[in-house]
Formats: sequence, C-alpha cells, structure tokens
Amino acid sequence: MPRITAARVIVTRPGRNFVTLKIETDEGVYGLGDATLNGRELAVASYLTDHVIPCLIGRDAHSIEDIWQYLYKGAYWRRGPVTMTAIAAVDMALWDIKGKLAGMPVYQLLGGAAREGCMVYGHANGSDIAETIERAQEYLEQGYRAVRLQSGVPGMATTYGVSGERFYYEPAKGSLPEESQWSTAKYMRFVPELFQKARDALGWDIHLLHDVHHRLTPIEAGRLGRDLEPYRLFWLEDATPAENQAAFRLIRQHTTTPLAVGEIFNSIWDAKQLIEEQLIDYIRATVVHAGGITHLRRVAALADLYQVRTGCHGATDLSPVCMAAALHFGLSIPNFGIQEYMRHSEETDAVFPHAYSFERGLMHPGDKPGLGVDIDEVLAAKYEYKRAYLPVNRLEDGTMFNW
Ligand code: CS2
Ligand code: MG
Repeated sequence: MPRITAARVIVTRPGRNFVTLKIETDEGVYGLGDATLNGRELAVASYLTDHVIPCLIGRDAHSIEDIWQYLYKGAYWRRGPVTMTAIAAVDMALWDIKGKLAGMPVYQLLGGAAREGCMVYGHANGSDIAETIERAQEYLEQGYRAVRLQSGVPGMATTYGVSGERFYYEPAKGSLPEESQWSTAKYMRFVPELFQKARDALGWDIHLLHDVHHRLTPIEAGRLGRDLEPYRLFWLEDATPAENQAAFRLIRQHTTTPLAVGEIFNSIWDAKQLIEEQLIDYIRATVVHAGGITHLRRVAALADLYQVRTGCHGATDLSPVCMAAALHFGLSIPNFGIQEYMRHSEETDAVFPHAYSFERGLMHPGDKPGLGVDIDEVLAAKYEYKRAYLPVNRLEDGTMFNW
C-alpha cells in the first residue's frame, strides 16, 4: 500500500493567491489538492501545515474515507470554511494519488462518465446593459450554452460582479477591504430591464443566470424572482443569505424562478433543510470548500433524492486543481446541473498545467490518470503571496451589509 511520506503547502500568486497541498508517497506518486479560501488563504495554509500534515505521515494514501473521518471527527471542532477547505485539499490529493496508481482518471473511479461533458456557464459583465449583452454575445460565439449576466446599476458607483476586465472578475484586491455601497431599491428596479433586453438581443436558446450575491431579504427575493419569471432564468443565485434555510420557504411561495445557493456552504448540514424541503433547485457547494470529492458526493446523493441538481461554484479564486476535481465529480454524478467556469488568467494556467478542456459549451476533465492537473513549482515560486481581501459592502446610509 502507498504510504504518505511527506506533504507540504505551496502558496503562490499567479495573478491571484492560491494555496495548494502536495502529498507525496513511498511509491513515487504525489497528489494535489486545492486549499484556497479567498481572503483567508494563510489560515488554511497554517491549518494544514501546523495541524493536519503531522497526522498524515505514515498513513495509507488509499484510505481516503478513513482519513476524511479522522480529520473531520478528530478535529473535535467540526465544520467551518477553514477546516473543511483543509480536509478538501487532503481529499482531492488522495483521489489524485489513487487515480495515478490505478492508471485511471478519477471520474472512472467514481463510476465513470454519466454524460458527454459538463455544461458550463461563463460570466458576462458590463458597466451597463449594452456592454453586458455585448460580452454575452462573445460567450455565445465561443460556443457557451449558458452565461451569467451582471451589469452596473444606474445610480450605484459599483456593484457585484462588474469589473473593468473583459473576461476575468477578481474581487480580492486591496491590502485592506475596499468598501462599496449598495441600494436594493435601485438594483430591484433595474434587473428586470437587464433580462428583458437580454432576451430580446440573445434569444431563448441560451441559458441566462444571475447572481444576487446575498443582497436581498426573502420577500425582496420573492419579488425579484417573480419580476424575472417572463425571462425564464436558468437560476437566480444567492437571492438571500442562507444561514436561515427556512427563509427560502418565503421565496418559494412567491416565485417559480429556479433558485441556486451554497457556494459558501462547507458541509451537507448547511444545505440539508434546503434540499429536503425542495427550497432550492441547484446546490452550489464546491469541492474545495465543502470537504472535497468524498463529502460533495454525499451532498449530491442527498440532492438527487429531491430532484435538486448540482451547480458547483467555479470562480477564479478556485484553482485549476479544484476545477479539475469538479469536472471529474460533475461528469460522474447522475444529477449534474451546470458547472461555473470563470476562466483563469494565462499566468495561473501556466502554473497549473491541466488536461481539462472546453468544447461546444461543455468541459471534460480529460483521461490522464488522477485529476489530470499539475503544479510547476519553479514557476509558482516566482509569484509571491500578497495579502488581498474581498470587499465589504454598506448601505447608502453606512449600515454594514452583505457583500
Ligand atoms: C461569485 C464568486 O462566482 C460566483 O458566483 O459568487 O465570484 C464569489 O464572489 C467569489 O468566489 C468570492 O471569492
Ligand atoms: Mg455566486
């Protein structure tokens, strides 16, 4: 059996910060896991280096489930984004090792391909409706079948999801959090017009998505969902903060617009009521923040009982290691819905060479043994970590709000 002989954390910043775990074995095979938690990267790096890695040395790298349970139950302080991201990194690396030793891509170990490829959505954003639609058309031309629309809102200097860059949206910037201002009234008045004009320009053969990014109350979310019903969105994401899962009952009472939630969830317990009461249509929990492939398969299996599909988070702050793992996971499960694909920068792709590919709106993880992604450590060492925070958000009267 392959014994774990060493493990280390690689922190690098090819365009943005990433944290990667590398686990080595006595059979000359190593595995990689994404451990990136945007804005709190070093907390996970320390959790792994100072607390997890000493417990891994000497263990059987094939014992993925036992090591998962050991790190989850053995921590005593269960769950939370730092703990579950650290466990996720170990889990991804062990699946990578298992695939390499078996000479099979991880999706084959998970039961094989349940579809041709994973449908992905891109991010079209612009300072106004016209620019946003222009960006969306570019995604259509690239063969995307789904696109998220985020536009600047009249009367607001900034809003979520809109950046000056064409294809990338990197919110983690300042060495201290940037502050933005929010007006629900201006936003609610504006969004239906965005989608009415988008449908007029783009037609009905493209799936349209939108991310509210946690900024409405449940009744406001019900109102927006109803206002958007004529435009048949694929989903309305993070319509309201989801600590109170029951809040989604109120949204459901008012709208049939499909709801997606969960990119900030880190375990099945964050979504259990939402799924069992069918309060959502897509679960966004992702490999890197929700305990890895092993735990996310449990989430997907529960969701499948209630016709809830997956819609995993896939922003640029999830590394190519996570993207690769997400595609192996998404290819293998029966209730795959859609995979977010915010393209990484050329610098990032150079540090993380990978086998996954995009074609005709679908992505495939490739058939290299393991996850099919590597890290160029020499190149990674050239990009030094620099602290970067996600922004904070206040209402126009200064009240601290949700970003
Ligand atoms: C967003 C993310 O991709 C999404 O749906 O919610 O861009 C999110 O803002 C970032 O991942 C936060 O780090
Ligand atoms: Mg989101």
